[in-house]
Amino acid sequence: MSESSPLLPAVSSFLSSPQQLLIDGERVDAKDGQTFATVNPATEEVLVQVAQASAVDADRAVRAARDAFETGPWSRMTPRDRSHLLWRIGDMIEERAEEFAQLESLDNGKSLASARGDVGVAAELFRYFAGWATKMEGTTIPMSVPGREFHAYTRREAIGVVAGIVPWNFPLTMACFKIVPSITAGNTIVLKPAEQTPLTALRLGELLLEAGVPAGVVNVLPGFGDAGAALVDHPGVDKVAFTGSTEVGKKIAAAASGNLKKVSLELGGKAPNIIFADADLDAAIAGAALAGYFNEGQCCVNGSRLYVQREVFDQVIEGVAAAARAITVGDAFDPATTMGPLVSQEQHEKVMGYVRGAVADGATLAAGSADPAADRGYFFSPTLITGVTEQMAVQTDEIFGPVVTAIPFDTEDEVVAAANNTVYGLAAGVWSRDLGTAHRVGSRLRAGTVWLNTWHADDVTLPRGGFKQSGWGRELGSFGLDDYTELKTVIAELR
Ligand code: TXE
Repeated sequence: MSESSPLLPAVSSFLSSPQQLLIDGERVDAKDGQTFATVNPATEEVLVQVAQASAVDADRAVRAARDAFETGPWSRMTPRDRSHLLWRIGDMIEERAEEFAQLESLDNGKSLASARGDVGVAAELFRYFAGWATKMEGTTIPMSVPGREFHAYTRREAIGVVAGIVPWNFPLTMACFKIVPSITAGNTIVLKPAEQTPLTALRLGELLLEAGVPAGVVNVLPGFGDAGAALVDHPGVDKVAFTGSTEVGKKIAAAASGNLKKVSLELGGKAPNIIFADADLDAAIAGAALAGYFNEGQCCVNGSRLYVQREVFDQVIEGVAAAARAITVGDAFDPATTMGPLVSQEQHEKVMGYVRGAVADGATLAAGSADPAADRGYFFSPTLITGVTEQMAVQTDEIFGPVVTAIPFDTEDEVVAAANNTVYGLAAGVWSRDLGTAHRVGSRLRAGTVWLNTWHADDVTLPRGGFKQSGWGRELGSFGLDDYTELKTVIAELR
């Protein structure tokens, strides 16, 4: 094993004291004093105890956010000042990049290299939206009323208090996905990080205060699903922005109907990755491995269903299996590691259960294993499964682990039908040297993001979200900002 990166003093000091809720600019204990342990998935050891928010704390945080929205300086700040502040926060995150990366790796398990990439995205999100703060423009619209004159225009205004509820697979970037467009548009927010990975959101909350974001504008509420549900039920919340499972997304959509909150949902996926025989096979094989195994496969847009044209099926399977075997599974802090552990024991058991089920149903493991990859820690080898049918659970369900299933196909119509035969519609991909095939098949796939001859290529400028049961709304880009605003129409009669 190569030598591990040493822990930064700032990280050790962060972990040496219990972590509290962040409400109205103050670090506070949960009202009932409850805490929970956050665990290092590589060692199964407790990292630190974290205050566990209840519905009472959710109410405190929503009131603080409401007060900051109604009476605080935030909504009256000029767009230019807000823009400068957002840019400065991007710089501050970058200056503390290694601290954030180490905390993220410890809490989530992902390799340090991967966590550094996530921190870069977080910094870039602040800079990208800093530009939008001064460009929330409306339009003037002609009106036709005979004999009378009008001036009509639209304004983009903040919605109010946002509840951001996020998962554990990209803890810092997911927190930023909700916080940054919220505050760019002048909203205030209560963020509930996932119970598995609360640390970087708490550190980010502190940094925002250091940067000068006023108290109450961003509140961080670590806790479990009950704290999330309390936010969704709260009449003082105007919008819920959720990323997580389709199952919880449906509960949120139903619960939010109480006061008809705005809701945006980024939910599960089961992305088809289609390789035609005329593709650049070296690129397609490397792309299929990246699509399946990036972020330990714990990624809503990962290419978990591989469809390969029959004449190149064996060659592609051999290539992807070799790429899977070349991945080094290990501790995040070991520089040789290219895949860390899964996030939790629950996720580890879920992933193993799917692979064992497929083997019991007669499928074959072309790479990987149905057993844990180590005695300690939630490690799991990247796995490639052949001999599956469209009906097997491993083929229909979102597994959220490093597991790819592969099925051969003959014709374009057949593969498009198979690819679209899912309740999900988050992402899809096509590999072909024929531009007509690539674009035509891409347009037939029912998914919010389609990659042609690439996978996981992304930017904060691009909207993302799901067709079908993969969600409501789009995040990032200008479309993403619209989702955090109300559109007001103003009509003036010129007398
Ligand atoms: O997600 P949950 P989990 C999928 C993936 C994974 C499965 C379960 O398949 O294996 O979901 O993961 C909060 N009201 N995805 O259990 O439960 C919860 O505390 C309000 C796909 O982690 O959806 C956490 O903060 N909030 C996904 C967040 O919701 C509630 C990423 C997500 O938790 C709540 C993660 C409730 N009733 C998992 N119940 C993606 N699309 O990227 C829970 N929460």
